[in-house]
Amino acid sequence: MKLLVSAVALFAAALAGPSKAADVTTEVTGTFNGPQENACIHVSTFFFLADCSYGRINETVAGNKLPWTGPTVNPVYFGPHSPNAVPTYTPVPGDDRIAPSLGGTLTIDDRETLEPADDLISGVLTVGPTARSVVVNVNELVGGPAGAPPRAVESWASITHTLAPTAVNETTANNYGGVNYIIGSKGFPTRLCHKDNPDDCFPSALAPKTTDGQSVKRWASPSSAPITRDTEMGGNVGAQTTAVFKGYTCVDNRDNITCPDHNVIWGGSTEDPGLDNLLLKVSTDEQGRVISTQGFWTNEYRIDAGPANYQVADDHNNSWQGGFMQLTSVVE
Ligand SMILES: [Ca+2]
Ligand SMILES: [Ca+2]
Ligand SMILES: [Ca+2]
Repeated sequence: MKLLVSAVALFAAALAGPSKAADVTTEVTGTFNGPQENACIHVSTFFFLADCSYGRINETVAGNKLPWTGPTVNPVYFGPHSPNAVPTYTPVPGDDRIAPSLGGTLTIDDRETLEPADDLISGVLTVGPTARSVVVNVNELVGGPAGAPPRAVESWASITHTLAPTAVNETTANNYGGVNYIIGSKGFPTRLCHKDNPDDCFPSALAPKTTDGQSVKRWASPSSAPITRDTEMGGNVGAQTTAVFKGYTCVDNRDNITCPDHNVIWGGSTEDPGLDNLLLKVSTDEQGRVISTQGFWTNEYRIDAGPANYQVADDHNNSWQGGFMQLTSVVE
């Protein structure tokens, strides 16, 4: 009888299978982002009367209807040794910009239950050597030398992001016998693409400029969900990472008054390299191994400018820069 019970228990364990395996860690590789970020800054709202949000969150501000123009261009990535990784160079679409690499591990903790809803996702992901060239407009800065915008270039040997074990918001069974996990309180956004070129998607080199205001409409339609975390910018709460640089440098074309403490520079006391919001879609196989991952990420900040009736609540952010990461499992 005892033998029979053992056999039944073994059979039950076999049925439960490898999905009841506690932590499953997968090595992954891909890109942190396309060759540029896109952004939406508060100045668009009060000065250019355009809604540059990802998910159409500012239809009306202070009684003004704002047409949706979608996210705009700004930060661009170069190889750290590119001749264009200098603040005197103004990036143009088609230059030698690169998509920064991303690699590391993602771990699914099934909490020793078969139900995927209680699973936790964690990871350690490293962004490869990159230079990030970004316009650093602030009120006090009227422009860079010879009328060029103030610009900073920060570069690094690596940024290592740590994603602490994070609960998921949605789980669905997928065609691989595994699970599609979503982290994002308002769902995983659809990806914006251009109305005249469905293959040119967020974050795009040909997104409008902030100064285009209402006149340039390139994106097909707003996303199904915001990508930003702050409740004044849609409140789609995702994961966050903590991050550390190795080999960090920052130079600007304004005698280092914006490096490294400006609000769009990641190496100082104002904004850290950790991702303020990370909306994830992680697909696993029947063993719980990660097959592929997509992630919308932002760093969010506040610009204090504009009329009183165009302001968000105190201590909230009104601007963001961000992008889209893509990872697949490393094939051994
Ligand atoms: Ca579970
Ligand atoms: Ca940050
Ligand atoms: Ca921030």
